[in-house]
Amino acid sequence: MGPLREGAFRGRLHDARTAVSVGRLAGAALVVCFVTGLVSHYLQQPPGWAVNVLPSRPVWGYRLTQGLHVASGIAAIPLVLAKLWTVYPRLFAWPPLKSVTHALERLSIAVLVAVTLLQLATGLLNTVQWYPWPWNFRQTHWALAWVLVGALLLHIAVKAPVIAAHWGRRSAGTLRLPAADGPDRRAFLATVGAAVGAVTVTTAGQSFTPLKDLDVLAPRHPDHGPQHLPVNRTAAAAGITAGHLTGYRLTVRGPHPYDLTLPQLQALPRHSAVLPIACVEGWSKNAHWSGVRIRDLLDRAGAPHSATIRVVSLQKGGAYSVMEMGASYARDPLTLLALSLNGAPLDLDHGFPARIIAPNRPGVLQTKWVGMLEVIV
Ligand SMILES: Nc1nc2c(c(=O)[nH]1)N[C@H]1C(S)=C(S)[C@@H](COP(=O)(O)O)O[C@H]1N2
Ligand SMILES: [Mo]
Repeated sequence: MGPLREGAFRGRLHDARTAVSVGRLAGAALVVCFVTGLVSHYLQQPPGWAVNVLPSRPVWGYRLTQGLHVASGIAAIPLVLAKLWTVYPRLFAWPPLKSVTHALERLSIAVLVAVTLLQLATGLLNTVQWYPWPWNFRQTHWALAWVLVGALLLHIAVKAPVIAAHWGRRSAGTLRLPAADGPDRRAFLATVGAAVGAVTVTTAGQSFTPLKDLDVLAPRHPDHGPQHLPVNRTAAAAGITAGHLTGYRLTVRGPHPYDLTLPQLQALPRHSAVLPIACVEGWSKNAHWSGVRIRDLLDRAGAPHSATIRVVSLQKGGAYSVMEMGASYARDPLTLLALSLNGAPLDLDHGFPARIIAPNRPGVLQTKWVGMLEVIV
């Protein structure tokens, strides 16, 4: 009975042991992706109580977690496809629905597969900043992540006996599987491993600079960009022209507000820091920054140590033109209003005349073309 006869899929590539071998790798990639995604979400959009206490160390923390987020998401693509290929004969199981529980199980798998494919595909498109859909990427990515994890946990719970039976070196006795791994399964797993290795090695260099020479598939290369640093949004794309900057003044609003011209700002005590830009889209690179400490500018305005600040760009409109920074970053001695990058004044595309650089923060919050600092608490 059914569209395919019983036993149409023989061999070891579609059996439960192969499904478990590939499934646990896919599951591990998805779990790393989920946990690092949580980190990214909360660093970008902390709940109110956390705003002033987010950790500003280690300075490379976000670079690591977001690099892992994008790398594990990319690695999950071949792993999930391999897993689906391993189990697809079950689509033809007959009868299609045996009971209410069986119907619910199949429904949960349909949700898991649909959400996982959607999440990986849209996440990948986000790394190239292509948004061919009408909804807000970040909100949707966040909501789908929870659906995915819920469906994944349910799937693991339902399959726990099968997973346990095939986890070790040998499958448990009663399952009518060949005792030893046959060459077909090993060849398949090696192919999947090679695919994961290939997509990882050709993209990880966008963040893991020792591999930068192999970075041929990632949208960004760490060496391409003015002053040896990539640019996410150029001044032209943000609507900033040299004309906007004539008569530049930095405005600081607080208990004792003041204004500084560019020469006055440049004359303040300088500090330097080696800190990465770590873009949420997965590229990152360390750079040598120098500028004025944010905390010095705030002290001069009489801001309390516990102050949260708002940073406003000269850029008009756009999600990144206004940014809030909690006290743990604002007070950090490494958090700068940077005026120079890798030994030269900031390029216009890197935020000339002044931009924020802070440790352990997503690139989207490293505001460029800063015109105003405002003490808000
Ligand atoms: N005003 C403003 N600041 C901004 C952005 C922006 O679009 N507008 N992009 C942000 C993003 S997404 C990143 S990753 C960093 C990139 O900085 P860079 O172009 O100097 O490498 O700047 C951030 N600062
Ligand atoms: Mo970014």
